[in-house]
Amino acid sequence: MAVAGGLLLAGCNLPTFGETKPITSQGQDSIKLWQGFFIAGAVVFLFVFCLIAWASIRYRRRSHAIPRQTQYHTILEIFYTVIPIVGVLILFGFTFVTENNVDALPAPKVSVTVTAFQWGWRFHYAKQDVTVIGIELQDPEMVLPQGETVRISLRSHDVVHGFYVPAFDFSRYAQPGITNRFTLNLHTLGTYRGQCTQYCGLFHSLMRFRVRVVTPAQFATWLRTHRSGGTTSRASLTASAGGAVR
Ligand SMILES: [Cu+2]
Repeated sequence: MAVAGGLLLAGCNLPTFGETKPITSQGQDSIKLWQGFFIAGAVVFLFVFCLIAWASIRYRRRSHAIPRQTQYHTILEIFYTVIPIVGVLILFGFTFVTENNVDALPAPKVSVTVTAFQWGWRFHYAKQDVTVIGIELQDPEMVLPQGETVRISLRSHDVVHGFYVPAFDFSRYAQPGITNRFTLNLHTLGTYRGQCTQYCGLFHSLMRFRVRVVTPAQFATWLRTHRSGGTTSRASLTASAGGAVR
């Protein structure tokens, strides 16, 4: 377990064990936890496997005599009760710290209200008066600056949707009547695909979007050129989305 803890701290250079390498600080925190859990699990697996293999070979049946019985071995029983509990507590501690990091809400530089609806997305930059809306097959694009603290306020206009960007290793429900807030600190420029991950009706599979990470200067230019020019594809979805269901 101590080994796993040490590796957890040095997590950056470890393989991701099947996960995407995330491009956000929050995702990188999550991936370190995943690496720690994977290694702790592998250590336990190897330990148990070796014990089973050793017992199978060393104590395979040689005669019909009943071997020496060793139940009520108090020290051994304390050992195999305490060690797993300590292991679970250590994993719990790392989980607690990571969840607090991922859910932290520091003062943001940029705020975007993301509204999911059947079947599309609306990205609203209230302060800069910019709105992007896209419905089925339009794949709207949320543009965000690199290296700045971004606050997303996620909500739903109708039913439960799921906001998921694989490159962030992150997903959250978009729930009617509830605003889920989270922070993103984006490290890598590029365009990343996103998708609704909660089955929400007929065109759920078309509820895709993109996130484009640009430099702060490019972001400022983008905001200027899109002010009040959002493509409103569905008139029923007003700025007060989250109210009545269509
Ligand atoms: Cu959906």
